[in-house]
Amino acid sequence: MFNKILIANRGEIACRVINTAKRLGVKTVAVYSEADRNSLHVKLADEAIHIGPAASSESYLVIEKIIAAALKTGAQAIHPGYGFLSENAKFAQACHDNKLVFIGPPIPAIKAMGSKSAAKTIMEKAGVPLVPGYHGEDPSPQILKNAANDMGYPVLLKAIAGGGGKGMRQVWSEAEFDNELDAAKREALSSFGNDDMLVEKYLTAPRHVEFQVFCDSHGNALHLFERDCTVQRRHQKVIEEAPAPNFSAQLREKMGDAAVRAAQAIDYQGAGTVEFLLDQDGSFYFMEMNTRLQVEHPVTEMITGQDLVEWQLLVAAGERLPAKQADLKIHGHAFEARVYAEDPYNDFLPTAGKLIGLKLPETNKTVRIDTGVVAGDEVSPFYDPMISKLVVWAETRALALNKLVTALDQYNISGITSNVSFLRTLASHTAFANAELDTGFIEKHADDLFQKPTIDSYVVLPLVSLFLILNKSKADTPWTKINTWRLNQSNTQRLTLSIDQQDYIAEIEHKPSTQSYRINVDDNSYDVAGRYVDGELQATVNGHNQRVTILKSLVGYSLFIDGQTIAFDIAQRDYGDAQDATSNSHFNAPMNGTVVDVLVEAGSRVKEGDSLIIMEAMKMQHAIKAPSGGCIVDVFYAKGELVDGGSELLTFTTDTASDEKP
Ligand code: MV4
Repeated sequence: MFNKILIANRGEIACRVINTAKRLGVKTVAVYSEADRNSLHVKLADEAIHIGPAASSESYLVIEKIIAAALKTGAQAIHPGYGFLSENAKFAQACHDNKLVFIGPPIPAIKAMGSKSAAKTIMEKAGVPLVPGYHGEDPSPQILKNAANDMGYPVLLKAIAGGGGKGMRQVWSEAEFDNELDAAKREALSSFGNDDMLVEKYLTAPRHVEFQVFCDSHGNALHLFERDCTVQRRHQKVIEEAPAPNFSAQLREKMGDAAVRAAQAIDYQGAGTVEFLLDQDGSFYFMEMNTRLQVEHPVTEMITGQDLVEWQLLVAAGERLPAKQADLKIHGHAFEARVYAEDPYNDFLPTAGKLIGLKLPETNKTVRIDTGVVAGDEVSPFYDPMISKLVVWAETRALALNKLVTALDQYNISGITSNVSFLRTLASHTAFANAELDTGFIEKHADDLFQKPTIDSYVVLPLVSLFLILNKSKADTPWTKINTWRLNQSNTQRLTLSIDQQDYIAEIEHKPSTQSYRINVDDNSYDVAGRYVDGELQATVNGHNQRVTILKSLVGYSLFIDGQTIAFDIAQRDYGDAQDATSNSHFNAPMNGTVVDVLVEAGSRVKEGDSLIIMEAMKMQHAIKAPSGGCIVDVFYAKGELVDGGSELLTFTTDTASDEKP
């Protein structure tokens, strides 16, 4: 075994590899870009080498810098993780040339799987089933069209150099063929610099089932069963599971054999994944082989009890596979959900930014979280915006799915938008529970999946009100400055809350004798009591004891309930020192952002609750509102201007305070 390895990656996978290395007593060297100076993978490693600016093209993708770091630190081997240089034959060659072990397959195996058409030819020879089609020597338009006409429509055009669905086009009739081929070629040329195409019979509703294979340098080869990765959007996997549901032992044996034959056909070594399309009728076809450890490898680890990174290190060090095929058994069922900094309700736009609050589910043997970030870190726009992987295990699929939903509910992320509520909706969908899976799953159920969960104000309002009441009494928080509280009558106060940009007025009556409050809001009445400890609100609402997490967010707070994240705050919070109601008030920007609109000017008269200025930050709009009737004295910003958080936006004179006191 090696005594020191370098990990040529970042984020969760770098941490994942370091953890196994540590357990095996192997020292680790991290590499990091400028953006990752304080990242978790750097802290976990024994040593770390700075390799350049944030852009991966100038750091994690620069072969010479990685090799130099390994040579400088005396690492004997390099683990490439996934992405970056993991399937780069030039990098594997550079390792070899510098007497460093590349923890991955032999160079010819990487090259063989780099071309779709070459891969198909090899697999065909090895007796691995292929989708009917043409992937031969002559990719001329006429040959492709003849092949399409012969096998019948629909067909799928794929770029030979392709991947990730780029340069892929469905053709439903001969009449469309020429146009679609031209379009596919243009896309392929601009994406890969190569416009050679192949044509296949188009399977309209297949599943994506892939096999984890492993081979050593002593001629041993086996598989560690399959993963179903059918649920994808734009060729990005969303939830993966193992074993595949509705999958017979017989089919497993047939596909497993084919996967091992595929690996042997290219003299494979190390960890690999053979991807298949599985058609409705049970026929399966080789799609491609990934010559790396995959993102979703933990579901395989959960059902086999093996550590695949340990296997990789053993094989790379020249040792034998630690198990035989017959030793391996499937135990239970596992799911992985990929938690991303992205907005599912806005076309999955990445939402890089600061993870202000990050509270994760409690982990144990059956709930595993692989992550490379902690609260306070930035999700950098330079890299894949993954926050973490959530992996759960249970005896059966139904129990594991339950556990997945429960764990997703315990995921509390504030500061940036994540896909957690989308994952939760998906994992709770009946069709998913029934494993009615095909590659069109998300599109087919889009109406259900992209419906933003609505807030149940009956549940949320008393919790939010209670939290704000409890917070107000803490002397050294910003709350001391807030004057939304008015004394209407003895013991009763009024508070305007803003929940997901909607305002509610709560009337709160304190009942000192019972340490409780009576809250009237939105035509409902609640008796509430409770406390807020370590980010958790422990509340009793009309006799119902509840615990919910509330974390500070970029602006205001986030409440986590039933898998939803609800943004709330005291409305009109940022008018500073307006304690003396007759003096000028100063309104400060609650965050860095842009002024989207200015609705008033010097001299404007306003009523309580009127919007004065609209700001936008992190794609969210925030209205700065008048705390009471009054007059605008001065406005310091114009529409379109950038504002630093804390800057004064305008000054305001409140009308007489006479209505404030009885
Ligand atoms: C296909 C197919 C149907 N028929 N090939 C998508 C990415 C690329 N690796 C291959 N892909 C597909 N190839 C034939 N002949 C459907 C897909 C496909 C798909 C495959 C797996 C998982 C999700 C998918 C989503 C859309 C299309």
